[in-house]
Amino acid sequence: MELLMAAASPFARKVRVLLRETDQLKAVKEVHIATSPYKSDPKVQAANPTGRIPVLIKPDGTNLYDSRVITRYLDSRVNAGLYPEKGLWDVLTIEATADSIMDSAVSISYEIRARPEHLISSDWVDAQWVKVANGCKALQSRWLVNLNSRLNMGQISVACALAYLDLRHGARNWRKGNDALAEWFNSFEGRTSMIDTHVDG
Ligand SMILES: N[C@@H](CCC(=O)N[C@@H](CS)C(=O)NCC(=O)O)C(=O)O
Repeated sequence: MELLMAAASPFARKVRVLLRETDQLKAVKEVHIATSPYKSDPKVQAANPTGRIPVLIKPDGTNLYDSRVITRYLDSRVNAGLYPEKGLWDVLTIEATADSIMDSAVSISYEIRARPEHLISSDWVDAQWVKVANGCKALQSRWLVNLNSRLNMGQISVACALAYLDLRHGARNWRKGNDALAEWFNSFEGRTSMIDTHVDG
């Protein structure tokens, strides 16, 4: 199988961390792709009509896309238990919260980096950041117990979301007022799967 991905994509990183945590790197080749909302990569476009990564190319042609679909598939492929039956809805809600933070954070990045300067809307950027900040607050106030439990896909997703905030929006300092979440993240970041997929700048 092939995973179409970019190193900086937090959605792709969810899959890449899962591959390492569940020992599936031999079964999936990571293929680096350069794509943007203005110009989709043709290989991605052929596999995912909306042109987004990550995409998992399967030999039988039943390609999978959207990180949540891919992670669910790869988890079930080896019975890894990252979506445990007990507490499943909590794990899925945590993953959705992390994905939502990523949606807003990536949207800010596109606004700032991809759009012509005179079209950048600071109101839009600020509104998206409110969503990020509220998401982080909820993770800390509601989900810390789960984050500190047995490894699951919610935790991996949150770590990838927070790492992306550091990568692209470090100056906004999501850690302010979120000390406990920051402490959890500092420890999670030390996992080999996170170190192995870390990207600077
Ligand atoms: N919901 C999707 C989001 C994927 C996504 O937004 N990927 C970005 C990269 S971080 C992308 O491919 N952007 C290119 C585009 O929007 O055309 C998922 O979970 O996989």
